[in-house]
Amino acid sequence: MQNTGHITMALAVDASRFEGVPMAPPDPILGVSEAFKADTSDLKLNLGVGAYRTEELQPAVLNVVKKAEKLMLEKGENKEYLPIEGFAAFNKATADLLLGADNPVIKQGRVATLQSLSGTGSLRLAAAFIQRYFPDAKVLISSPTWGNHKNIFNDARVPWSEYRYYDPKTVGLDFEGMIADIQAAPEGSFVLLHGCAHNPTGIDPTPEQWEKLADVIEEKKHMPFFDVAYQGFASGSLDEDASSVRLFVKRGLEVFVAQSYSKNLGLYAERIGAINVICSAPEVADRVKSQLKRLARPMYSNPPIHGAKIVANVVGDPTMFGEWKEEMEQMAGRIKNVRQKLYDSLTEKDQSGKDWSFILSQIGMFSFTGLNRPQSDNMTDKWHIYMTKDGRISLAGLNLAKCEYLADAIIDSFHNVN
Ligand code: PLA
Repeated sequence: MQNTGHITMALAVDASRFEGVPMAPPDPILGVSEAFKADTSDLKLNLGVGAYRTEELQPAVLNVVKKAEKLMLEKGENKEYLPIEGFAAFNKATADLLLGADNPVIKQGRVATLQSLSGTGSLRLAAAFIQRYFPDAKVLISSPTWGNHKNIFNDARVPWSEYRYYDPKTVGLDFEGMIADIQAAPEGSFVLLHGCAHNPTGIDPTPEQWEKLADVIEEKKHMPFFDVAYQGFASGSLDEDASSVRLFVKRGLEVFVAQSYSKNLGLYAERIGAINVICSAPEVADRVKSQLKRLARPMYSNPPIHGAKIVANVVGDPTMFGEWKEEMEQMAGRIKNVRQKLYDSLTEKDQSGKDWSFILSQIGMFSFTGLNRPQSDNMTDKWHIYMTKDGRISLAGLNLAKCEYLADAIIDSFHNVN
């Protein structure tokens, strides 16, 4: 009897209906964390995913988050469904943080805000909206960009093309190329912009360049679409890091903005963020919001409550808000320290005369090292340093003690591997 059972099982497996399902490749960013876990070397260092670590290289929950969670537990709140649009106090807090609480567009009711599944989910919802209401439009994406942007628009069936951004010769912004490509795109395109701390390059336009970009975008009747995943994390100031978005809003333009609290509040796994659409009139914002809700309902119905309450509590309480800003400054400061130490180590150790100062001019969590794929492979295979294959390293995963080791690995990979 038992044998027969086995044979039946085996037959069932042989005849799988999934024969046509091939193995997917590992994700270029999150797959790096999986490979890191599997490495047994003591030397190993994970500079792949942009996740903040302490100086001891441990993940940490912000003190202000622990405080907010304690208060929430004490209140004994329930776990009823949120409305489709999310937690009202969060939606207000998040738009206030992004635009400034006294921004006229908020007072005028011109902002449609929906709590969504962190930055990624908010981008995906906006992509679904573009696909439905702007089926002929394409999205312009910086070259290079965050590895998941293309997947998001591909899966939403939104066509995209790239605009020039990074110039390997200057290791800086190809501003001329960027402007030319945005100018040449069909009128009414969506222009995806990183609000601050461009991922992966760490190179942002200057305030003057943002103005010029706004000129061209306005002239071409394009729609600015900001991805704000690092507000407060680039400069240490929430207001400064939102200045690009605010500049476009001040001009009276309609703007899309996806927000994430993964990094600045360390709420990675809570999946908390929002999509905001700044519209020309309150009545337009109402219609846009109604359609975003309509898209969200069959996708995930309504968003999770825990992270929304943390954000609303922290931002809504002046003491906790102050504590958050302090902790954020500390995180941004720690990253700046390792950035400086890495630069110092490279400059001291590398006798070739190569200029490493680009590391200091880059901003945010990442450094774009300029290492190519075989060189990045060498970093991992020989030195146990895990990073994405585009040459990006997350400085948030580095500490002062490991800077010299990292510098040795970079110098070896750069000079000894083609
Ligand atoms: N937008 C940009 C530019 C990002 O860098 C990231 C995260 C997100 C959106 C989405 O984050 P969220 O969904 O968690 O809010 N980028 C990380 C992680 C930090 C990742 O790839 O998912 C990165 O290592 O690039």
